[in-house]
Amino acid sequence: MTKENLGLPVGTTLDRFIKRKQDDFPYATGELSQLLRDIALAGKIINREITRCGLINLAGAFGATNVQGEEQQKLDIVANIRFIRALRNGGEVCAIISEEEEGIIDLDNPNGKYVVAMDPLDGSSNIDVNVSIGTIFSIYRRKSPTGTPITDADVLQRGVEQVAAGYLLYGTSSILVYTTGYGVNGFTYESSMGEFFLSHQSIKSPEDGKIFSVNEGSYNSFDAGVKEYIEYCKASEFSGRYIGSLVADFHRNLMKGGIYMYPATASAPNGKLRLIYECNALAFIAEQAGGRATNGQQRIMELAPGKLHQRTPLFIGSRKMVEQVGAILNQHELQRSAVDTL
Ligand code: P6P
Repeated sequence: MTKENLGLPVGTTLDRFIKRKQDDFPYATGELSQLLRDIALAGKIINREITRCGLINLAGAFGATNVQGEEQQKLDIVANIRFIRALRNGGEVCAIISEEEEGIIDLDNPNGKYVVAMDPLDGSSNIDVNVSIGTIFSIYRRKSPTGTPITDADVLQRGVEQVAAGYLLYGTSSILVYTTGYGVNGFTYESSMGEFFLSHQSIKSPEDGKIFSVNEGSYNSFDAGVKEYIEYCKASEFSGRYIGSLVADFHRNLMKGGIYMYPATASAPNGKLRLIYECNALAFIAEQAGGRATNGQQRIMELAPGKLHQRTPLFIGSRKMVEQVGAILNQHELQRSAVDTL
């Protein structure tokens, strides 16, 4: 540390960064900027509650299950409420899709231009054991005219229609990472100032990697091609890293290079992760950072959702790794087709 760099500027706050980026778009009207700020505000509130949950009786199970049949943690409920309230008060959103709610959440704001799809708190089963957890969000422009009722077309949009997407990772430090389609930037939360500061500018993910993330407890029910790729990773002495918290696994692989896989399994024949509010958001980030995201064969962001909580297999991370497992899966598919025609 020299005398010169002691005088470094405090840094670029999220607000200043959003404003600068908005100025790059002369026709931007500021609603999306405001919506991003609303998400950041909810993230600050959730971060505070996560860091103290053991002290304010917010740890542990809520005692109910969500539409997915998954046991809800108290913080799942709190995070869901906080984000819905922040988006409702912000006034830019007409409807929300949430992992924690079965149907469309109509904010009774017909002039809201945007729809938000979110997993308010992913990996929440890790809360009680102090493992990093995260929020995942996607932002779409509504399809139907403002002033009219919400339609399925507003909420069942392909990932390529996203106008923005990102995640908050509540970990050793809490960060917000997002894209609006012009690169990926990360902001670290400084709680003593209540601000997110730019800390990871123009994130580019390594095009290859040596980390593979998959729950090998389901190995026996994986497709033969997935097993072949996992064996390749082991033979190559890659590192197996699986935290059981998608946002944490994804972020590590984004920064260091690697692949996260949640294939179809016996208990999850369509995969476990949800297309609209988990996979599409992370796929947008991955692609904007130079990575890839597929369901094994197809680009995640081109999959047409038929249901709000539709699941999909997910292979996401460094471009070469995702392409390699895709080529192996495709080869196995061709072999099956050849046998079927005998
Ligand atoms: P499994 C958490 O429930 C989650 O949705 C992701 O965060 C995580 O990667 C995955 O499920 C873990 O699932 O079946 O390996 O425990």
